[in-house]
Amino acid sequence: MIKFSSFEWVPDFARGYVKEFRVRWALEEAGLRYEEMCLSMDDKVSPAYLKKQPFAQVPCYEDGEVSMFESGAILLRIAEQSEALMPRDAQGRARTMSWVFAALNSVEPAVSAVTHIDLFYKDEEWAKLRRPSAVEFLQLRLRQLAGWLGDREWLEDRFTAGDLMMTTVLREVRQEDVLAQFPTLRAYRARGEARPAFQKAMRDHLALYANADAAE
Ligand SMILES: N[C@@H](CCC(=O)N[C@@H](CS)C(=O)NCC(=O)O)C(=O)O
Repeated sequence: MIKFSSFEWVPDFARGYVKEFRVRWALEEAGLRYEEMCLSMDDKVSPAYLKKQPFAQVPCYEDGEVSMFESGAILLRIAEQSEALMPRDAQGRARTMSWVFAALNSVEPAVSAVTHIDLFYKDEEWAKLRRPSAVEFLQLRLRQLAGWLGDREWLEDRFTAGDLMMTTVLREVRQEDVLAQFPTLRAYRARGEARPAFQKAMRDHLALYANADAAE
């Protein structure tokens, strides 16, 4: 049975954004059955968990054959098991992998630079100085991504794991005024969010914390 780790509780600002969600959504798209390993804040730093995830983060993943960590690597492992996430031909596989890495390496750092300032440091003097150039770089990356997307529905000729990862990265753009400058990206993100597998995964993800709140 496939298992992945999640947190039994996270603060409000993180709900809907925890990186285990990528794995949960991918498993729903693939139609694979799974179980969650729901961790407390103590569990995540336990020696047993650090053997599975050296950085005390979620998600980690195991499926009976492999034990692994990093949402991007896990997403590709799941995509290997389902054509719903990755075409079987060499070119389709290569393009899917390219977009998963592009989301993580070329777009997410630009998003995180601004989002970290806004969530954690917005009143710091250095953050006020840094923010305009961070926003400018984010706008460049979004402009480039919108340039590629054009009027396509997905990044390639069908939905792949690359779109799944890119949608989760675009969800981290919490500055709606910035995303509003790129209506085709906003519509692309909304298409990803409208998928039944996304909706099911999000309901289950948020239910974790609703249950934790109710138990308090
Ligand atoms: N690069 C990792 C990042 C995972 C990550 O940032 N996880 C966060 C939750 S969104 C976490 O577990 N944070 C707890 C911590 O760092 O102590 C991945 O994509 O899997």
